[in-house]
Amino acid sequence: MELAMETRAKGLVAATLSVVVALAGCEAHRAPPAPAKPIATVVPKPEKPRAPAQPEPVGAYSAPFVTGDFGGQPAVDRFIERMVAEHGFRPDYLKGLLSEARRKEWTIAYMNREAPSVKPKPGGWSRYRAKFLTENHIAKGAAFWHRYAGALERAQARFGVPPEYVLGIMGVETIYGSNVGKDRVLDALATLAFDYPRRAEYFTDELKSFLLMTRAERMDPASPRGSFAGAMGLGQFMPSSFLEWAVDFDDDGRKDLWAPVDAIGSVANYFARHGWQSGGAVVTPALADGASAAELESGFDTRYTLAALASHGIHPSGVLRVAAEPVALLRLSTNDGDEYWLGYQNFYVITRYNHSTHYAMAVHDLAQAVKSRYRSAFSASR
Ligand SMILES: [Ca+2]
Repeated sequence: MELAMETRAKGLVAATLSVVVALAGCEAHRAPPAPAKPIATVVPKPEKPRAPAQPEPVGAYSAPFVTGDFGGQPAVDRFIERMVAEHGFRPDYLKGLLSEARRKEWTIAYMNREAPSVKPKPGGWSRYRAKFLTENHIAKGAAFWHRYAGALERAQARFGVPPEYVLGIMGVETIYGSNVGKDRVLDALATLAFDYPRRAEYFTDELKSFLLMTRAERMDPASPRGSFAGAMGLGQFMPSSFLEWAVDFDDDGRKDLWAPVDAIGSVANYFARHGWQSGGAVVTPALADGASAAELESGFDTRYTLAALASHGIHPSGVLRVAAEPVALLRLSTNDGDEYWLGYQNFYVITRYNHSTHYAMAVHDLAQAVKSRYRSAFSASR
């Protein structure tokens, strides 16, 4: 699951800070009254905007060159030069900070591990589902909902995403913050950026985003801990996702992925910005009669009209809530044979968090289980 986080859409780098600083500097750049225009003149080139001053990053790091696990690597030096030129960091600060970073040998070994055989075995969905539809996931989800009901309702009002789907993500990712990861994000990202060539570009960009995040949020970059791949907080956002989609939902002036209320707003915002349809269905079960159903390609990114599915003997088994749009055909291998489902737009939106049919289906099933438990356990408070 965390590995698949790498595939999350990368965000544009938010330029909020630059804008704020630029606005603050307007007074000093107020133009003098324009002189009378001469008849012929050379139009001066507009002054190149100066790079805005940045706040000092947190931590008393300083070194003349990088030492330690990442010393003497040209890629590290190039990264530092880029952060200095493009983002206004002090070179001695970055050299001192990266001298503190530690290579995670286990992570490299794990990433280089031979991929297991991809031949799907029967019952794959049943095994995957069992990992997340546990009593622990369901009971803690209902309790979390009870505790943060106000924020979850606010998120639904603002972003159109129901509480159970925010909880489905947080439950699958971290059991609502119980398991947010133990690796220093600095170590995880430096290791994968500089010692894992296959994904160097991606993780170098994430390391950049992480340094921008910690500078903007006044955090010491050596402090935050997350997954072995650098995913952070209750919703396991990568740093680029933080820059693009995190929100300050408890209004304390900081965006903090480890603060439950900010994490709630950030996950809901992520869904909303990826096209979540408020009030829309996620999946509906289907029945398949005849052998030709098995010939159709399935998965979250397939698209079929109901007529095309019907010609292969596949029919919605319940009342369709959305009839007019093409749907994804989902085939899940259970211990009792294949199950068929039809996925709507909102199912696809869940896969924007993690590009996997099993992942999105687990989020959906956990969402429904938590909702049902919440209603039965806390109905007195409703
Ligand atoms: Ca906040």
